[in-house]
Order: sequence, then structure tokens, then C-alpha cells
Amino acid sequence: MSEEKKLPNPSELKEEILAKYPPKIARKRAKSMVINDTKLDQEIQSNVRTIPGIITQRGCTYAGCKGVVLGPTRDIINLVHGPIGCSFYAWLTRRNQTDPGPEGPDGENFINYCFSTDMQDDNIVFGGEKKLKEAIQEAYDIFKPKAIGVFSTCPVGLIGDDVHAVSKEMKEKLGDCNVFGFSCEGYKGVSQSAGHHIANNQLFKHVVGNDDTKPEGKFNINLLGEYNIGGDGFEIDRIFKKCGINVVCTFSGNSTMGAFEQSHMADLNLVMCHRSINYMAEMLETKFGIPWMKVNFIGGESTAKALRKIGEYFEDAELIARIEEVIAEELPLVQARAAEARKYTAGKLAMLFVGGSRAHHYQELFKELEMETVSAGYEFGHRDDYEGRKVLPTIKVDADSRNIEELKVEADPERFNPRASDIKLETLQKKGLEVSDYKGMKSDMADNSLIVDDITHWETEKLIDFYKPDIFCAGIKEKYVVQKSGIPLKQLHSYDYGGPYAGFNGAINFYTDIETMLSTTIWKKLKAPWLSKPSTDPSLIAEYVA
Ligand code: CFM
Repeated sequence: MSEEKKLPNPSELKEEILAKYPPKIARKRAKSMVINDTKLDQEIQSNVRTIPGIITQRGCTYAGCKGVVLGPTRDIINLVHGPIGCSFYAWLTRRNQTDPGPEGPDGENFINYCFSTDMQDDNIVFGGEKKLKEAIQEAYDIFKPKAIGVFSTCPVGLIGDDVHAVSKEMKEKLGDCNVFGFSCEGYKGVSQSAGHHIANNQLFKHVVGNDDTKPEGKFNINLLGEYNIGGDGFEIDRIFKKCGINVVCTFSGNSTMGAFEQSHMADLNLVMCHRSINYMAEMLETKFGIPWMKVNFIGGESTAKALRKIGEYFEDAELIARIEEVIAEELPLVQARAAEARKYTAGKLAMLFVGGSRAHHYQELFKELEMETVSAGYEFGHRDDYEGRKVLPTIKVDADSRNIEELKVEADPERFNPRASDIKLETLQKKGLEVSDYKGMKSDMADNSLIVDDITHWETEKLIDFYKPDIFCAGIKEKYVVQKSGIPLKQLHSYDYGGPYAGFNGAINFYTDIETMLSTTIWKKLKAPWLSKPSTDPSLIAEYVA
């Protein structure tokens, strides 16, 4: 970002923010707020426990497992073992879309259902395993699904119900239904990130590798960490199809159990969201010999770059030519739309505080709009998502991370088949193709930009005051508070009601939506309700209770 003007140094802002905290909390938060200097290796504290009461954006482990990774798979029954609230609040809120499948609208699509054991007091006191067995049987009898996943909520871990033993017993009893459980209690990790890992492990143990049928395409890939939010996956699939690239399995947007079972037959894994699915990429490489590359389909240029990486990997002249044709056909339209939108967006400031990958990926779209990202951070990313995988050996394992099972994976004695030689992978890596690597967000951000992990509500307010950004990107929990400060908020989890934003057509949609949001002055006319009351109003006064 060297051509851009230098951002203001936020050192004083950081001091001011920290001054308000009790000393111990200030010391902890200081390590998660880093003023970026791209010349330095700076450590960004992340994946540590949230401080109670700071108003985090984070979710729980159950959300990361049940909702994020398994949620988008249409033909598995996701049965939640727990009180009904855990199901209700995870019911169809993520805007992950799916095809109806070959059987049409009445086929196997359970996404819009909400399955729960609805635990009651007596289940907590006397145990809930019997109820769980009955629920599995009932779901099977009604729907005859290929698979049932059982998801543990907090009380299940507390009372000690063994979801794995119950699942095993029911799998044997039912015979033609793959039943498996997840120890993804909400408290199991410091955020939803732990749930991703648990989901990866169980899918790898119970599903991946169950079907050795050779895929039909010539260039067979898996797309990892793409969840078809707002139809993103549909747009990426459209582009792949046009290029002649066959997607064996997407983890897990628009996915099916059959696709997971066959995914080890692909020849390349493309990793989109590194945070949620890097475990699967590594395990598929170790056990079956499939290399992985980091890609980003957010942004017109990034999409072209990702496609070219695939061409280079397969080293096929026809594929490379076809990819160039597709780019030549689609990218100019994207660029033309960006040029139009830039009349309204150039020089404007953006802030992004989302999840574990979008705060990085979406900076590409803002660059294409000539907007500056002044501050960004993840809710639950790890140090490698900020600083790159080079820091992996230096990440300390603490009591929380030790809580999550690390699978011992070895090369499959019969099915391990290295798809590319080490020499080829090394050459590709040297060309900058990010083979088995992710460089993280930090190196792509401007000097003096402020990186904040697991941002707090107080920090959000202070950052808004200081930078006066033109757009703030986060989620529904943040949306209305930020908008009451006069700043438009774009939801980068659900895309509000919009999308897709991935691929070529997605970029066009995004430019248009941001152009629209920045072209109105309505937000500046808003006056927050608390500003129209005298500051002595008792309803506005709060104090810390020591
Ligand atoms: Fe990956 Fe995601 Fe994200 Fe994520 Fe998420 Fe999401 Fe997200 Mo919300 S898997 S880390 S746990 S890209 S649900 S589709 S938008 S926080 S940035």
C-alpha cells in the first residue's frame, strides 16, 4: 500500500483507550492492539479468553461447530442435544444457501428444520442419554437421513452425557445411517474457533474417505472454507464450471455427505477461510497427499489471481488458456463498475471487525474501491491469521487450546498418493502461490493502521470517534449502535440482505452496495437518543462496581 498517504499514528488513541481499564485488563488488552509496522514482526495476542463484561463480538464453540461448519450441509440431520434455546438461536440465521439437490425441492434438504432434544430439568438431573437415543430414532423414522450429527451444548458436558457412545450405539442399531457426535459444548474453547476444529476432526474421522469413487472431472478440486453465505458459493461454482474446473466437495457451502465422503479423491485443496478449515487441509494432505493453496475469491483481481493459481498448479495449457478467456470476458465489467463506484468511494475510510477471515479478505474489495482500511481485526482469529503461518511453531499451547483434540493423522497405507512432487510444490511456492501457507492479514495492511483482536465495545466507540470512518463492517450485534453514531454499518457476516459478494459478479454487487451506502447523508442526520438527554439523566449514568 506504499502509494497511499500515511495514516495518522494512533498511539495516543491506544493510550487513551487503555487508561480507562483497570491496570490488569489494560495490560492484557494492550497486547491485542497493535499499531501496524509492516517492517516489524509484531506479535498480536489472539485466541485467548475474552475479559468478562467487555462486550465481545464473539460466539461460542457450539456455534462454530454446529452452525458454521456443519450448518450448510443439506442432507445431514443436525440434532442438538440441549435446551431449546441453543437450537432456536442457531436456526437459519446465517444466510447459508443450498441447492435443493437432484431430488428437487422435496428431496433431502434438512437445513430449514430445527432438531433438538429439548432437555428439561429432569434430563439435567437424571441424565439425557435416553432422550437422545429416542430423538435419534424419531428423526431417523421420520426422515430416513444418510447421517445424523449430534451436537453437545454446555449442560451435556456438565452432566456427562456421552454423545459419542450413544451415537455409536445408534449407528449400529440403525445400520444405514452414519451417526456421530461432537463434544462442542459452548464453553469448550475461548470462541467459535474451537468449534471449527472439533467439527473438522469429527468430519475427518467419520465421513471423509468413505467413498473411493473417482470423480469425473479432469481438474478435480475441493474448495475449503467457503460457506455459501448469500450465494457466494454459487457464484464461485459458476466461474469454476465456466473454466472447466470440477468441484468434488466444498467444505461446506452447498455440500452433501456424499461430497465429504469423496473429497479425498480430489487433486488440489483450495483454502478460502483459513481459520475455520486449515485443519482439514492439513489432514487431507498428510493422509492422502493432496496439497493445499490459499486463495481468496473476494475481489475481482483476487478472483482472477485465484483462478490463475489453479491453472499454474495443474500445468495444463488448455486450462490456462480457458481461465484467461474467462478472466478476459468477466474482469473488464468488474473493473468498469469499480471505476464508476470510485467516484463516490475513493479516499473514504473503512473499518472491519469480523470473524476470522473476512476482516482480511474484504480489504481487497475496499482497495479496488480506493478506500483505506484504517483499522481491522478478527473476533476469534489466531496469531497465524494475523502474522502468517510462519509463527505457528512459536504459538504457546495453553490450557484452553489443549482442551481441543489434535488428531494423530498418518499417511493412509493404501490411499496416500502425493498429487504433486515436492520439487513442483517448492517451485510454485517460490512463484508466490502460497502452497501450504497463509501470510495473514498484517502484511497486507498499511503502516500505522490499528489492528485490534476481539475488539471491545469501549474500543469500538473510541475508534469511531478518532477515525470517523465512512463505513464500519461488523455484524448484527454491532449494527445499530454504530449507526446511531452516524456511521453506516455493512454486515459482513450475513451481508445484510445482499450478496453474493464473492467472484466477479459478487464484486460488482459489493461495489454497488457500498457506493449506495456512501452516497447518502442520512446517517449524519441521526442523533443518538442518549445525546438528546442531559448527561445528568440517571438512566445514562453507570458506574463500575468493584
Ligand atoms: Fe471463516 Fe466464515 Fe469467517 Fe468463520 Fe463466522 Fe461467517 Fe465470519 Mo460470521 S467460517 S471465519 S465463524 S469466513 S459465520 S462464513 S461471517 S464470523 S469472518
